[in-house]
Amino acid sequence: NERRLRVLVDMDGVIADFEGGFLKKYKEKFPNEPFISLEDRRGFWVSTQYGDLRRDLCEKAISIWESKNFFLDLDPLPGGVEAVKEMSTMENTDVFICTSPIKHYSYCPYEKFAWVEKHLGSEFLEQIILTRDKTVVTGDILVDDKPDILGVEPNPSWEHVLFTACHNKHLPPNPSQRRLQSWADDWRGLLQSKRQE
Ligand code: DGP
Repeated sequence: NERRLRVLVDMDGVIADFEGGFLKKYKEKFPNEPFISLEDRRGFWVSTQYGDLRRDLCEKAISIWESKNFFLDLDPLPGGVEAVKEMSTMENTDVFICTSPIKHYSYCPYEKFAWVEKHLGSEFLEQIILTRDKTVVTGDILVDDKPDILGVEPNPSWEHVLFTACHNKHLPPNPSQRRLQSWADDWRGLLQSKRQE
């Protein structure tokens, strides 16, 4: 008689390749401008690092993810779709895709739903949570590549498990924050440990 586990899985940088998709389209649109390789990415905000490289590159970077089909065309990250599907078939486990849309709302919210339908299937359209504030969502685990997840709720119910991404892999080790290195890492053990708490 195990208790039910609610797992919140972030989309960009966890199951959808935002960083790879960004760099590919940035290079196509601005072939003569400098770029930051994924190896050299530091900090969550892409536009901040591009703006630091050269002031005008901030808005050029932003123009990429504000374009039609940017979010829809993102490739799945290795193993992510399979892991989410497997999780959803586990007993006593509820999985939600918990993702923050960008504020330029012309395409992003629509394309996030379309991406989920395309890669996870229409049944997962029931599992989408679009929010700019993840702290007000309740859950046991939030798998997310953003190192600091803040909002109006100072004590979110979930444990944030940091999903390793190009921008966060160089951060100093933080013993109070568990990580998933990739979907090849032991996510099943993570869920099991949480179930036993
Ligand atoms: P989430 O991964 O759910 O926390 O959503 C964050 C979104 O912001 C995701 O689509 C990636 C995107 N993002 C990455 N860098 C920047 C940036 O510099 N500016 C903005 N506005 N969004 C960014």
